[in-house]
Amino acid sequence: MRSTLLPALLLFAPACAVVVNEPHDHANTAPAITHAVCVLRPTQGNETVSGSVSFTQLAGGVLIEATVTGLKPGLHGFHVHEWGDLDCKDGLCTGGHFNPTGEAHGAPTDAIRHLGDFGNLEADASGKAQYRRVDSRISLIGEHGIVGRGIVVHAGPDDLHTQPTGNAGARLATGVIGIGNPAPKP
Ligand SMILES: [Cu+2]
Ligand SMILES: [Zn+2]
Repeated sequence: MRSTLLPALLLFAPACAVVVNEPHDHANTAPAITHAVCVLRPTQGNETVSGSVSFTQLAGGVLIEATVTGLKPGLHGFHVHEWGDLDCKDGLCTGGHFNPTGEAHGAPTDAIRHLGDFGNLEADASGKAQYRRVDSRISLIGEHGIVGRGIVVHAGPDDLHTQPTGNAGARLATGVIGIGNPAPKP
């Protein structure tokens, strides 16, 4: 009797455990990541600069919307950099341009470009810049994902061709791209 009952109980036990655990498995119910946000922090000596960047995943790419204030009028290089590391006063610890595909520096509209190449912000006479563009090559997460990377606003214009930086000069403000709260802001 014992020799036939014990194997039957052992077979039953794992099946039971699976059923009990199923409602606690959150992996299938976690909301998709559809928004990301980056609050910019000025580097040392550039305390007038502030702003934020929002990212929304659309079917055809990522909508990038930025507002930055406290800039000198004109063009300012604007990129995703490799590291979301703000632990330095000059912004250099964000590394170089985000370039997971190993391409050359270019304009955001070029076929060959760093995925982090967003081109330039253009500040008006009051020092305010607004930027809005859909980028079809980046994503929020995954191989081309920008969440966790850094954003940099530069002192000078990105000339869109000098390798590997666009010669955009010092870093005025940096930020980390984080997972955004999808609820509307008040
Ligand atoms: Cu840059
Ligand atoms: Zn670049």
